[in-house]
Amino acid sequence: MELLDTLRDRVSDEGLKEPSDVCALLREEMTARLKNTGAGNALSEEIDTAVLIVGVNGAGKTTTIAKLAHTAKANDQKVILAAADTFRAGAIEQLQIWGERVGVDVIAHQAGGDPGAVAFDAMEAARARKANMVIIDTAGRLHTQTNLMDELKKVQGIIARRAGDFDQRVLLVIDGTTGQNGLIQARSFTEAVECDGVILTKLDGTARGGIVL
Ligand SMILES: Nc1nc2c(ncn2[C@@H]2O[C@H](COP(=O)(O)OP(=O)(O)O)[C@@H](O)[C@H]2O)c(=O)[nH]1
Ligand SMILES: [Mg+2]
Repeated sequence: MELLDTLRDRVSDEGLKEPSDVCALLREEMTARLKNTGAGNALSEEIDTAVLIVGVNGAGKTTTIAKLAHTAKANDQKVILAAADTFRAGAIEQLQIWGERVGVDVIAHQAGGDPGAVAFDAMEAARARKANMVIIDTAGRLHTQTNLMDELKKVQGIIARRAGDFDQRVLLVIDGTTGQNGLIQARSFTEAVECDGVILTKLDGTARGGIVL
């Protein structure tokens, strides 16, 4: 592994002998790798942004959206949420409840509706209401569900066409307890929609999560 090779080289170059020094070096190298991803720009305050949130069922997409909205609102951004998970029972209501709690508008259609149409309306609403951040929730899906992956591409295309001045981002949400399967998820979602960043959830209940590296 590239990380271990780098570590080995640095340990011998710098003549480190103490395990604690090696640990500190490992931490430094790991942090450096995480910093160079550019994912942090997703919540930029300077640029209007449309963020598409993708991932498998139960990864924590909707909960993460509430956290992102809360943070953005605390930074004086005007946020609109789009309930484009029209598939799972109760998903729209779940986002609406979070919208009420956080105090941001939620654009929603009926259950079973077209997610692309929700995304379209959310972009229109963002312009009309002068919002500077749109966060689009989506239904969970597996990489094996080709039709659902195609649907995701379609939603992304609609956002792209309606984006105007909005910068577009795709963030992949991965359950931190997932382990190595997270890699497969990252590969397949990136193939479909080019993810800009990864959010690892549920780190409060697990010591796993190294997959993010
Ligand atoms: N402990 C913990 N639970 C979480 C976290 N994020 C989400 N969950 C829980 O995971 C479950 C699925 O979350 P949800 O946001 O609905 O997932 P989605 O299907 O990807 O939208 C819910 O019970 C959440 O409360 C987290 O960071 N920590
Ligand atoms: Mg959800």
